[in-house]
Amino acid sequence: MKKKWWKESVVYQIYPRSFNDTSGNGLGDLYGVIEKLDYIKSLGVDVIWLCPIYQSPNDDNGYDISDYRKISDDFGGQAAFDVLLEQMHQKGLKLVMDLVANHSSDEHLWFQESKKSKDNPYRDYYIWKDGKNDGPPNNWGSFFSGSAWQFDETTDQYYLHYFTKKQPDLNWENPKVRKEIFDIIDFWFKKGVDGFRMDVISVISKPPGFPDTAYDSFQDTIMKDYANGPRIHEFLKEMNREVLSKYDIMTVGEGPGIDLENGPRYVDERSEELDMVFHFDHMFIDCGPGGKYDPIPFGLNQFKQVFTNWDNALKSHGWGSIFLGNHDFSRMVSRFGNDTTYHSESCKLLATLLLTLRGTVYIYQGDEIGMTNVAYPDISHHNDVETLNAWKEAEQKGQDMEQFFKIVQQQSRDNARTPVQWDTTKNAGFSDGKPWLTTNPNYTTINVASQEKDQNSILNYYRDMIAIRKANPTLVYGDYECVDRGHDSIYAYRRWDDDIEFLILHNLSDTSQTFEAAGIADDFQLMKSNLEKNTSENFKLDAWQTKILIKK
Ligand code: ISL
Repeated sequence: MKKKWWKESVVYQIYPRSFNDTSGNGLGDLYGVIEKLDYIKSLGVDVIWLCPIYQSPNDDNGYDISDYRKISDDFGGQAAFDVLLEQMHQKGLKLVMDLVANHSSDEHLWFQESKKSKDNPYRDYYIWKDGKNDGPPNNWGSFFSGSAWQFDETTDQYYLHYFTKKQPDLNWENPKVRKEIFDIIDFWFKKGVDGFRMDVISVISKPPGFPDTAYDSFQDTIMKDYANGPRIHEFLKEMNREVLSKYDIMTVGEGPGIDLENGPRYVDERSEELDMVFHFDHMFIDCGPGGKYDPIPFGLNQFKQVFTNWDNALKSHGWGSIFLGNHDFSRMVSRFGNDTTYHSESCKLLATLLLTLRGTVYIYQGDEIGMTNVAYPDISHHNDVETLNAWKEAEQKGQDMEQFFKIVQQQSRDNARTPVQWDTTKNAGFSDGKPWLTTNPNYTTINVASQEKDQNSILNYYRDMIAIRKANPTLVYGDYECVDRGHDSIYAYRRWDDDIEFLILHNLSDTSQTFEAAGIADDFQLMKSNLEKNTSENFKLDAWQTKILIKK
């Protein structure tokens, strides 16, 4: 296995609006990130991934970019960015930016020109079609409810938008568009940026002819119609050749519709496209046929299978990304752990899981202190466009809104976007002004300041676990095998190389469990556990206990 700095890295993801506000306007900013660089460094991470910070009308909180070369004034502009990058590099931290190239904002100059006339030089930067039978060109739906087509009176045509109508899809078939994007990437690499996370890169190549989708389930439409289009690998190879290959950087492509069958191809080192992808196989286990607003119970065995299958699929020629949460999903402890009775234990267990699997580890801001879902009292507190559009659609369909709100509380992306909880002062120390999104009231008990003082805090456990990973390359590159034989509550795996062998046991349940170690002799000793008191028996686990055992 080829060694690379980005394989050994632990990445810390920042959603800048919610991280730290130094101007008092209620929005996080880059000076806020600068102020916390020593804190971030103290975690032991190597890389910061910043969600979009470019100029944007913020219809989707920055995922709608109106100028790809301009840092938003909301975040402190270019001056703040330059200070940030310089200080990060001085401290030995690398910076990964977000590249949103499937779509731009409708306020981008390209789109403003494009919509003026059918013969405008920018017309083909976007996807324009005539309507059909007094309606849109086909029956495609948007990720954020409603049709994926918007009618524009000026030229009597529709444009495609997979996301909001203020996020028109770029036409990657047009070589000029590809050149523009490659130039933008190059622009940021020349400034010293160390990599890109590429937003919805899996859907940039559209199906020829734009046929109607034959599927009722939107997830099927994504898989079969939107994702992994016929030219996707050609486009990525071109991007690699034209720009990525010229720099020592890392790339991670994000993608709905990336699965075990098609995913490995994106990251196969022999074909020179991307370094890593984010797939969502483990993040959609609890989604029913109706998607995220149709939740079903989460199955641990399915979850384990996802990690096992992906490890297996990538071990020869690729590399994985390990994450359990980001700005698009509810909080990791509220989904996969127990955010009440076993809050601390389950947060520490999930930290151990993240940091002992093979793949580059991504930690989302606030997870290092165990931030939880927020459970706002009503919809007026919500901000996320996906949530609000789904709410409107449910109302229009006459759904039981009390019931729907319960699902919103569980599933809304706002759960992950509440301000980071720094201390017990007003607004959790996030801002002196009114935060753009209501702070989670549990900041009085869950916050950085109190965890700094507590040796056994979740925060200090993260620091320990990151240090353990750094000190043990076996946990980065070593082989992986799941050994729990389908246990309902235990996830157990071995990680090993020629020198060292670890056995890692997690009990993801509220009751004690015993690891049935058929074929595995207990010649291990305990190296790390999330509980202060440990039984003398290695294979016995208390509720939400995790153990890293090392072969004697
Ligand atoms: O958020 C999701 C589920 O709740 C996903 O379906 C998500 O829309 C998808 O993974 C794409 O996400 C990315 O692109 C979106 C943006 O809203 C997300 O924040 C971003 O991560 C459009 O740019």
